[in-house]
Amino acid sequence: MAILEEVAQAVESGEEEDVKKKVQEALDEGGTALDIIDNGLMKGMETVGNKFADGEMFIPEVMIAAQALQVGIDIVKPHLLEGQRSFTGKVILGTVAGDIHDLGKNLVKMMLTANGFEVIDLGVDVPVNKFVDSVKENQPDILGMSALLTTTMPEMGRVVEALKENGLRDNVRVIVGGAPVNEEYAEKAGADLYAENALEAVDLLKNK
Ligand code: B12
Repeated sequence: MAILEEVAQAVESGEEEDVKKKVQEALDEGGTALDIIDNGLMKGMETVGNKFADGEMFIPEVMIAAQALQVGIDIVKPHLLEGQRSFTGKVILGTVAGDIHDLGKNLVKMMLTANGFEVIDLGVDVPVNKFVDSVKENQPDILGMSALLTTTMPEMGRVVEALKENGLRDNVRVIVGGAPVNEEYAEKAGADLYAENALEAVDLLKNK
């Protein structure tokens, strides 16, 4: 769908009004929420990530693009929530300490909510003890952690260790994700599951 390329382009240039218009057009043309996210909005952010890495884009532009992505996601969100709902578990979600990236975490939250999970979002820059206290207090089925920086990834392992020290590790399944995280790292950190994206996270948590 050509319109999805235009959605991606609008995110890349950070034009919120354009994003709104193009996302609406994509919906009007019959695009599904998932398709618009995956092949439009996220594609745009991917290009931004590459340009940032290559020194062609800088932090302020990345922030503007991130804001535009969020605007797009907010528009498709209600369409995602039209799906069937069945309560499938309680999830605590947060971005680890030292890390303020939250677009990915928010997408995971949105997909899980759309699929009937109850999500408690601890936000960003969440210290180890806050994760632990929240698990103690809320007794979730699942704890999800996001990290986008190689420097903050080790926090995941620290949280798992702290859960063990507090006798909570066996009560909760731990799933981790974020661009630098992979299956191998997840295992090293002592997590139970790793998902590459929000859709896969839902699939794993529902079926594994
Ligand atoms: C947007 C962005 C920012 C924004 C964040 C805005 C926000 N509200 O989140 C801003 C501008 C603030 C920012 C700041 C910084 N950033 Co930045 N940022 C990015 C960028 C371009 C895109 C990330 C993103 O949002 N992608 C879109 C989302 C939807 O994708 P995602 O996060 O990967 O999430 C998906 C999956 O990973 C997965 N997932 C994510 N979380 C979870 C959790 C669970 C439980 C599961 C199952 C799955 C899952 O599912 C998601 C959806 O499918 C990346 C580039 C990249 N390639 O990732 C750099 C990047 C992550 N940033 C980077 C850096 C260096 C920084 C800064 C240190 C820059 C600086 N010098 O200040 C700061 C750090 C601030 C901090 N302390 O956290 C580097 C990290 C390098 C590294 N190896 O550590 C990257 C890789 C860019 C680069 N190539 O250099 N950044």
